[in-house]
Amino acid sequence: KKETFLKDYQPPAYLVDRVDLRIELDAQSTLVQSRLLCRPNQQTKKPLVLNGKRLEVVQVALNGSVLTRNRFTFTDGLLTIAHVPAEPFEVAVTTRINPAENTALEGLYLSSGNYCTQCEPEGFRTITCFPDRPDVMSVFTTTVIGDKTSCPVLLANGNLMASGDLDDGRHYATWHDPFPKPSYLFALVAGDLVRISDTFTTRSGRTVALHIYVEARNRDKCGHAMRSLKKAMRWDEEHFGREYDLDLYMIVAVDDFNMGAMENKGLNVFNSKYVLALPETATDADYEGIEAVIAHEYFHNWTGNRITCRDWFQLSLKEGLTVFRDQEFTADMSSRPVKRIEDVNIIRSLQFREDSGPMAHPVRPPSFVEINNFYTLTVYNKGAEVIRMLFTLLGAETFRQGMDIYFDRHDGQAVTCDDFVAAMETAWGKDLSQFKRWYSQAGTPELTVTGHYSAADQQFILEIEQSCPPTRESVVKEPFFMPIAIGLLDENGNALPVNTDAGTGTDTDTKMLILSEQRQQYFFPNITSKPTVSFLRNFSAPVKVHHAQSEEELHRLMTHDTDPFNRWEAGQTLSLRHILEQIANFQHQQPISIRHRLVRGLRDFLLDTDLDPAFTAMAVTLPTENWIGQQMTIIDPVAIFSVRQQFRAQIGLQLRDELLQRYHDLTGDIPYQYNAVEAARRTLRNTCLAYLLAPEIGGRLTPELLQLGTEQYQRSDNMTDSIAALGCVVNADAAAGAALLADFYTKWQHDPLVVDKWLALQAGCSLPGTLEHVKNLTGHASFSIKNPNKVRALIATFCATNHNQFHAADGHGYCFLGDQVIRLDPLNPQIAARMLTPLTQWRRYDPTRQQMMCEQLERIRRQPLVSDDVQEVVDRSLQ
Ligand code: BAL
Ligand code: ZN
Repeated sequence: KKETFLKDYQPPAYLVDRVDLRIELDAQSTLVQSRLLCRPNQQTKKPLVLNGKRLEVVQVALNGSVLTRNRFTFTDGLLTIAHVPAEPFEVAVTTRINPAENTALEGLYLSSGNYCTQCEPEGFRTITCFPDRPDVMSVFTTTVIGDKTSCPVLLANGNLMASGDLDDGRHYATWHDPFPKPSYLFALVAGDLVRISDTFTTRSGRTVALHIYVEARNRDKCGHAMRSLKKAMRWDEEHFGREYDLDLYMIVAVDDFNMGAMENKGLNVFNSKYVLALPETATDADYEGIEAVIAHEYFHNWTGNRITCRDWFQLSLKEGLTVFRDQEFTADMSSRPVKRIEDVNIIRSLQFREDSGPMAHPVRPPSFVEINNFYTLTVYNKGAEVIRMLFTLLGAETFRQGMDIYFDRHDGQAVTCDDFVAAMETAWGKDLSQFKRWYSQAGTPELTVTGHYSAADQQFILEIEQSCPPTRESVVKEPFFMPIAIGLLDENGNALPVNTDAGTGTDTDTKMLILSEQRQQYFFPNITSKPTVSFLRNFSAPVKVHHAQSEEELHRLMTHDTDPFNRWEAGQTLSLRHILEQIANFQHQQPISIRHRLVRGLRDFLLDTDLDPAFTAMAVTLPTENWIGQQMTIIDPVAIFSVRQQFRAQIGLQLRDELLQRYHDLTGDIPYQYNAVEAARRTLRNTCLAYLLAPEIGGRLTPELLQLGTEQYQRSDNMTDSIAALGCVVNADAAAGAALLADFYTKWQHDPLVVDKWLALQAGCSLPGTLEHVKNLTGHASFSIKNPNKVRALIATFCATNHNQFHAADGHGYCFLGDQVIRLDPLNPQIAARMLTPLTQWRRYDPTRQQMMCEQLERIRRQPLVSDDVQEVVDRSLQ
């Protein structure tokens, strides 16, 4: 497949105003009849070219006349009619497809015997021939025909217009969506599903019916999803002035789904992981994930559906913006600082890694071979950081005005990231052309920060220098434009008033600096003693910071900073320094020790009962293995794991009394409820348990501690506490862990989402021998390589999170991943390409590991039928 370039974008030659679909469902042979009302979009006469893939073209007609085979061609995924009228015309195409054979889960396929679709980005072309690009927006009317017994429910986008019985035991339903939409938002669902109903009254007083469809066995698991939907609908009205526009909003949960969920107009299709929850089957993290994903897909109705992307290079237009919106929603529903820390952890541990590897690309990629490979952390999460920087620069009120301008200007259109930024420029009244480099330059900017204090002048000067490593699309980087939020603390930790221009009632201890040049100085007058800098508050820009601060300064920030993010950050920096120091010792076969000062700092956090327990849990958690690895020129996964693990064990030992005290104090006395306060309590309690049960490498826990975990597992009334305890035991003691795992499986084997947890827990086990165990589990009755959730639970958990064992010196982990990708690629190329990610990072490891990782990439490349998805990732990795 050829590379497609943004610079080659051409508007569509023909638009399609109306699409009428008639889909006769059959597992092996579904017949799709489509009538397209087309109109030329340009003066010049061009052939009509429709995309079509993995389908049989049965018949093509133009203005009612069937075309003979010499009047059209169908090759290389394109159906071409050379001669079409200059005026509006109708094309009718009949295609035949095989949903049962569709293991790629793209287009129309079967999940647990039910029909569902996934059309974003280019799945619609596997259902029928169509100009399958987001800038062709059409009004869809869809008639679905299916067997009454196996498919009592027949759904498509929009409103139900008609339904009734047909002969042969079949029935039909006709749906009409009045909003023009691109084909990627088309959806169809049919099967034996039950419906959970509710209503929502919009702020203008309209009643919207809310329907969640699931398999009958899951009927009682939809309450949280429904509540989340209603919260999201209200929140979008209150925060963005956006109201829902149809009379019906439907969500369907399916077990086989490549993504988390999909925002099809009026008919969202969800991975069941993001719908189904009961206290005994889902953790607090699952509850939060459901709330966030339900909100995300709902928010797409305005940022994605009403205003969509002109082309797939603009994917972040809808994804970055919608992630920003769902992050803000979650922050409002739970703890704002904790949510920020969680999001920054994702950016720094995973997106920064992507940005420094072979798949690095700007938020708006300049080219792609397979667009499925660009649903990335960069497009989504860095894209959200770019929106957040605009929010920070403009302030909440002006940003909201910018959003209103964007909605007013572009409702019903397919637009670009430039159009979005232009709306913000109008609101702000300032030029954002330099800011737009965030859309065109890849790589993570690095800031070097130096402070100069002059007692004589009572002046503090802060100097910031920015740089960005070269990436594929641009070797020399132009300076970025970014907001840098800072504060200054005096020697006692008091905040100094730095923002003297702030009006009354506004925050005076945070100053927003604008960095736009390669090197800039900022002057702070009337500073009477050397200040401590609280730099990049709330992580105001997605950058790496080099800032030489003393331990004393870091302790001051940890204890006193008014910015909670930077309190956490100071603790992380301190831990990181100590861990890196001990990694050097480990690599020189020296003993590892943890400094008292670090333990004391963690103890202070632990015992500060004024803090939100969810924040405390974050503050006492050591930096992730990924983030530690990012600091090293050559990543040493064994050293990172060993030192971090040893630190955890030492913290558990040295703070045993304090941890036990908090653990017991945090015991809940009411039945499980999901809310921010209760979830925070459980998070900290389970963090304490994890420290108490963290074994030294090769060491054994006392029976009393093991018993603490076992008892929590046995007594808890909810999945959050039982799986947390199970995880602690599994990672501490092989025999005790095996016994509990067997018990867990017996109890939950009937529930696929809980079985995913069971698989993931084993794949992530840090005790030796996990790879052999994972290999055995690929043959277990509960595992299926055709189910993406199972693949992610078992294979991705091992290969992408169990670094110590995946990167074992014998290379067996790499070989295992190679085997799995080769097995998966013919079935589901999208998931196969995703699984490859750990191997793409080969340059970061030592020469021996590099060679073994490359061998696997080469081996995958040599396979006779490697997919475009996998080929692109392998080629870019080996370039
Ligand atoms: N549009 C694909 C799934 C999502 O980001 O919502
Ligand atoms: Zn999205």
